[in-house]
Amino acid sequence: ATDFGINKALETLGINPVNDGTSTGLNSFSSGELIECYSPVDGELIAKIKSTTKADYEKVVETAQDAFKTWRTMPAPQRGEIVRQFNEKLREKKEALGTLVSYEMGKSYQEGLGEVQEMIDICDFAVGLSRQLHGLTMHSERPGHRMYEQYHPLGIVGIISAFNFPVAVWSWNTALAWVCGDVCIWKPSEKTPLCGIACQHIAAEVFAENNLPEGISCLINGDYKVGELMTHDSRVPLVSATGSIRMGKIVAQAVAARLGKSLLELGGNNAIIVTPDADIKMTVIGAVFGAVGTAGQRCTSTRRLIIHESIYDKVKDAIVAAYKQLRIGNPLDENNHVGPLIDKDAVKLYQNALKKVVEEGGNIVVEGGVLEGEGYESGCYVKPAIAEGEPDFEIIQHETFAPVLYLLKYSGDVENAIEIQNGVKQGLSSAIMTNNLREAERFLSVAGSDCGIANVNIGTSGAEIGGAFGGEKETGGGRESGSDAWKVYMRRQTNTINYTTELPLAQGIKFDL
Ligand code: UN1
Repeated sequence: ATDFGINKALETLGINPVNDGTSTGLNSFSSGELIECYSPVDGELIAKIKSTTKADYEKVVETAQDAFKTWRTMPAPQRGEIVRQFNEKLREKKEALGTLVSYEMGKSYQEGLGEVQEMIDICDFAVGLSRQLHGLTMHSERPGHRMYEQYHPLGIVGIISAFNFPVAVWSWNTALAWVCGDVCIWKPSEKTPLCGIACQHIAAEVFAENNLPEGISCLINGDYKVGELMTHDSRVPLVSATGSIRMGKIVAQAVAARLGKSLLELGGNNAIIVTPDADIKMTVIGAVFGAVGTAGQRCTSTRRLIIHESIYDKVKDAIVAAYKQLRIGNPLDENNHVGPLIDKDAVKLYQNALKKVVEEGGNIVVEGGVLEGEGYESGCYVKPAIAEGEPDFEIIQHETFAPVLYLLKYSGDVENAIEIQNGVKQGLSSAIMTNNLREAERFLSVAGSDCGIANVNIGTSGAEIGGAFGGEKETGGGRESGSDAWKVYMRRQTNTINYTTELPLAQGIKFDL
């Protein structure tokens, strides 16, 4: 077990446990119904917090708008300095926050720490970026004219995040948005609101120490109705939403109806292609971590293995043997590999998927099931399962947010595997295991993977923050995190300056008065 008990973590993060609905930073505006926060780890009530009403939301937006006036005039590198200070505190509180993530969400403590590490990494990235928010300069066709483009902040960025990465996804958005000069309003998942409050406290502390308004970072709490306040609000020019495809379609339509911008990071149906030339040992590690890490609740989780028939049995046996080693239990106990699912609804979806794959003619390779008895009282612990099926089974075409891995067989050329891999509506992450250069390059080529992420000899999950993160098709097309993802948080302005005493028109147009 970690030496960082949950009580010590809550105390370090300034969260008052049960019966105190006030420990919520900016959310002190919140006056709505109490949300009860239960841990999937032991089923205990951790705290109750107040949700945000429409009237509360109005106050939050006003606070954010006011804060924006201050924040946008601060030079970007100075904003970077604030992000640097925020990052210092994250480093200090890494164990506490990792513990809370693990306890409130259910992922292993190692993965909780990993998530906080992603926050630290994106903050480092954002600090450097704060000196590089550069546009291009162009040559004007007119003499004595200069053209360039510059990037200005948008204003309020609304962030809707999911339970599975309750802190990191917020930080990918917020660290970039902050250096870009935006202010943020965050609606964390109603399944993990305490992680939101913990982050808000850390941010608020930094703003207070620098005499800056806390409204640079705002928190609202509640279910989808609270999110809708933002999606319909034209004072929120950008809404960044992470979650299900169903949710993303609703968000995208609401935001588009007012011609706002949305950044969507939705579901995946990620596959690893295992070719005859694959290194089996590497394949097993990548596939098993990808399928059972975070109990299969990452948007990058490995859902499908597309294995060449010539090595199918060998790979299957190796993976089944690895599944036998898995220890399921309290995620704060570092001996365990797999923690609980987020709640009992998720357990039902998991059970339904296993039922469905059999109904469609599939074959269970590793039996699933819900665990009962000591240590499993929350009813959210399930056994990672493996099933064989056909690529076009309805259940295999869908993302089930649980540790269910499907084995699919291909024959012939790698093209056949790529066709299966691309033959789903989602397009987030993909991977190929091969030592064959031709196969690897075909997978990465224009006729290869159609996903936003395509890896060679690495699994589908565990992307680094330096790259742009997101996917195509029903995954929503958004890109967060590294590379030039920052551009979506800014508005571009093209400037043409005339330093002569003449006014020549572009395109050679004559207009004499
Ligand atoms: C998510 O599941 O929403 O690539 C994010 C990964 C992590 C991020 C996942 N770095 O698995």
